[in-house]
Amino acid sequence: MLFKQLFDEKSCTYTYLIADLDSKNAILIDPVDTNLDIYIDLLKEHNLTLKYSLETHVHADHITASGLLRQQLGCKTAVSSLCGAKTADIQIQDGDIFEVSQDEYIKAIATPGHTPGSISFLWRDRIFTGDALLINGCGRTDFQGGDASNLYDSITQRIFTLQDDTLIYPGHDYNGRWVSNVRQERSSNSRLANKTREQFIDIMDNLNLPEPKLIDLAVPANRYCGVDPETANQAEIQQTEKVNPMQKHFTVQYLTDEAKRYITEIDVAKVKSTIDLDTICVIDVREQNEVDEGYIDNAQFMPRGVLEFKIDSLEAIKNKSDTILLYCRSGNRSALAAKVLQDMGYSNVLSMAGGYEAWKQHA
Ligand SMILES: N[C@@H](CCC(=O)N[C@@H](CS)C(=O)NCC(=O)O)C(=O)O
Ligand SMILES: [Fe+2]
Repeated sequence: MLFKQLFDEKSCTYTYLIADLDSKNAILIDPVDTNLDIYIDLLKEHNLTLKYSLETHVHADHITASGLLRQQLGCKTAVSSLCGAKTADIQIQDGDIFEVSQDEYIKAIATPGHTPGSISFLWRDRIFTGDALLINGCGRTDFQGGDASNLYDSITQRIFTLQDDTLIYPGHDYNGRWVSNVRQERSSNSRLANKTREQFIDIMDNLNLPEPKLIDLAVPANRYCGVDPETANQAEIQQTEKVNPMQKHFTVQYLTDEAKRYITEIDVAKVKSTIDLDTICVIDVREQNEVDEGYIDNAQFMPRGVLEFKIDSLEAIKNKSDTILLYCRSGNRSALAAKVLQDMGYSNVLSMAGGYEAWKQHA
């Protein structure tokens, strides 16, 4: 077998290659788009066929290479069914098995908390924990539907219950460390060792980390495996046209325009003249720092990355046919959010064109 741990310097992301040198089958975990050529060269060097590109979750800090790898090499992309990544070939469920070759299996273990769809992958004596468990740390739980209580259960009940000498390969390390093991993390991880659930939640609630710089670009892109949705499933066409995959990169503008084709936008003048905002559900999908600078009266606050996971908790929405008005700063994020809600079955979702900026301008 061949095992390689690759490091992306920009996002401090680890990517893993697992390959069987007899059957020549290979699997990548968490590939990063900017390293596509490195992966292709590595696979070529060992004459390997990439079977699967697996994601531990929808990343917020970098764009996955999985869609590009599918276009170039015809592999299958796989991400948790809870991630809302519809264009992925495989919607992973807890316990799914990925066969590298006849006697080599990788098992998916659901470890929600950093995101609801976070998955760890167990192979032989090692587990790839993504951002669930990091070395002397863990994934943050303050965006993308994160939940510290769930993360505590995932780590203590699903990862720490593995054999003590199981190797832990994380999704990131920001301090130059590469690998740990269960015994080490259980006994000395400063967020978890000898900590109760309440203590852990308290630590997670007070991390005060800045948002990943790429979050607004990366999360929607990664839901489409990092490529624009119209080309995501056209490996053959891509190859016959000899399109440079790097030119097919996702751009936030493209996806926003795509979303706007499917949703209903309403301009501020129309909102003000025709809608009684006290009788419908108005949701502000901006981040807290933006909300602090002003908002529309009676709005509910739910940032776009969280909306789809928490909308059920809004008492103001009784039926999926209730009118919902979404707004953000300029109208792009709310359009993407409206498309997601529409896909979830909400049938009367409006996105306010121009967002809060336009609202403020309008007398
Ligand atoms: N500074 C990084 C973001 C780092 C970050 O927030 N990483 C996430 C993983 S997506 C995390 O959970 N970090 C945990 C921690 O730093 O304790 C960037 O701008 O991309
Ligand atoms: Fe993450």
